Amino acid sequence: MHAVVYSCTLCVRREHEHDSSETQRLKGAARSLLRLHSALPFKQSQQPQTLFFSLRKTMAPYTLTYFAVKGRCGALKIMLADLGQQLKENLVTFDEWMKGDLKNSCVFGQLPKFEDGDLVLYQSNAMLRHLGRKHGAYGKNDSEASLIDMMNDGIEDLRLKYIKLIYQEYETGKDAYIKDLPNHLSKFDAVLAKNKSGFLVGDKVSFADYNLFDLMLNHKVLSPTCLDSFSSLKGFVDTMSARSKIKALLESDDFKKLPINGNGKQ
Ligand code: GTB
Repeated sequence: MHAVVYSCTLCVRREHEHDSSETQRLKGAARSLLRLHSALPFKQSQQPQTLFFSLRKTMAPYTLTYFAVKGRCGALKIMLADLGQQLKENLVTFDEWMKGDLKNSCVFGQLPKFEDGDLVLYQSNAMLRHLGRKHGAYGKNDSEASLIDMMNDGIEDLRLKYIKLIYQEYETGKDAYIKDLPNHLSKFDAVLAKNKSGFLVGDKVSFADYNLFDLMLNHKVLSPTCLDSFSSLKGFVDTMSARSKIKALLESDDFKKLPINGNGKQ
């Protein structure tokens, strides 16, 4: 005798308002499965009488291990907040890090470390891409995905210049950095002006948008007027800041109290 078992597990996040469409979609899929089964030549006794939905509240599907700074994880936290996802955080102190055990266990000897179940990731941009793939923030087709990659690489180029300034030449290089900044900001402004949707690529928010937004927040602290001549980029930052879950995160004490960088410079 053959047993046919269809199991449907719906993962429901804490914030129910975000789950309605996903839950409806999964329920729809489960009903289709039931209809399909009914159409198959099973005897009446073999037809499932009831379709069980196992509703599992997921607490925090993701874990982040990092220092108590925004640093390389600001964009990821903003993205998860906007997606209504929980994040468990393990904060690592400098003293703990200096012991070396954690460092030796990291693939590249550096944090952040991100865990999604059994999957362990290093490299902050790989984490953003992973979340983009999982949560529909990586474009609607391959061409958009490639354009999003391109934009994110451009954002990374600017982030690396910013990190170099902060950690290596803040005292000597800040004025020159701010003077040169329009040459970089103008490129993002032009892309946003051309696309019209308010996002870098396509008509939906992507992981690159969260990354650019985070980097622009850092730059507004470095040079409060730096966006003034770039209306599309400024509009982008204002619109992203006003998204309700992002606004709540930015105003939360936990996020506000984190310094941007590890050396106190900003
Ligand atoms: N390409 C990697 C990525 O994108 O994830 C870069 C990761 C990286 O630079 N990690 C730094 C690190 O692990 C932390 S971010 N440094 C320790 C080491 O190399 O041993 C920058 C940073 C530095 C210091 C602090 N701090 O002291 O609080 C915080 C953040």
